[in-house]
Amino acid sequence: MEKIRIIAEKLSNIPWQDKPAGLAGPVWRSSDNPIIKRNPVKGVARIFNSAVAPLADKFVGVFRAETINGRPHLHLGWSDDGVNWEIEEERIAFVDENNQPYQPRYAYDPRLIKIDNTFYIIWCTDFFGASIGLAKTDDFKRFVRVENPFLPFNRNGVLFPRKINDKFIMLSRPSDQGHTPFGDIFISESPDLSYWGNHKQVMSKGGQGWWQSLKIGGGPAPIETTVGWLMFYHGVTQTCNGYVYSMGGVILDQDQPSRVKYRSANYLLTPEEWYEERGFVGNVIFPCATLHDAGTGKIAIYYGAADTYVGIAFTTVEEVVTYIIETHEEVGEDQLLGRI
Ligand code: BMA
Repeated sequence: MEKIRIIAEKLSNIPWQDKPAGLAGPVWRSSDNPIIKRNPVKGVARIFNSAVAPLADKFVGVFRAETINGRPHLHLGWSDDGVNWEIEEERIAFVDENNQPYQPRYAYDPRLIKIDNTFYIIWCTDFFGASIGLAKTDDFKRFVRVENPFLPFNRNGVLFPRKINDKFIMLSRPSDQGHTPFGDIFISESPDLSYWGNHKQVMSKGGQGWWQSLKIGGGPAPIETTVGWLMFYHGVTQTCNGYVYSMGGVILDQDQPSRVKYRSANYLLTPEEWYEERGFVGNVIFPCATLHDAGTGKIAIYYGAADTYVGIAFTTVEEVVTYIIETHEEVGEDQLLGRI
């Protein structure tokens, strides 16, 4: 088979550690984990489920900061190496398109995605219950919120890093008010980020793997590769002691991303380390971002651990895509173009 490549920019500065000898599985953890620990900045008890992006040879991040009154808000952070982060003490001050303050009452699970020359932040916001919030910035100084893309309830909004057929593409997980098992991944498109349509179902929970039997949700922005869109996502199982969140991997069709090409039957990462098993909510791995280098195929995955910490895991496009292809299973109607 031809060498599998990432189709994106080259990134000379990327956090990296080689795979430890003898390790099974295609993804390995950073020995620096957790890279963000408890009480990271005044007024913030925990940071997890957060997103980062390269910015002029350094890095910027949008962090889910659980403040000391228990509410989550979004804070910016800065890093030279992607591992050590300076988190801002003040939350991001959003405005609306008329420059009026437009602060979310709460904000969690952000993704940060660059499309052309604009960065988009997409998160779970309050809109008569959990729904998707969307804002854009060109300079990380002014953050302009656009209208909430969807009706309540919805979570895990993820934009693709480029338009497909001239349309913005968004994954989401329509939901209800609670932490319910109601959870497949859907896809929608928009010419202008304002009007969304052509909704299709992408993936169902379930499959042979019980690790994703309860619900699934999008993760980092999909990575374009020569085989299709590589998407990491979270899958949840229910035990007698609560939920367990693991990370899975799937390849979506390059031109018609509602169609699943390959979906690994196995998880890629499941809670095993103390910082994943123990915390505010134990047994959670929740990926929200990647840094990836088209030059070397290196991928650094940023994930929230136990609703308390941030961790990094590594893989290469060759290794993880090959693994997903080799372990793929057909689940329901995933391979179709999306159901009506
Ligand atoms: C989900 C979201 C995530 C969280 C997870 C586990 O419903 O709220 O932010 O990490 O639950 O608590």
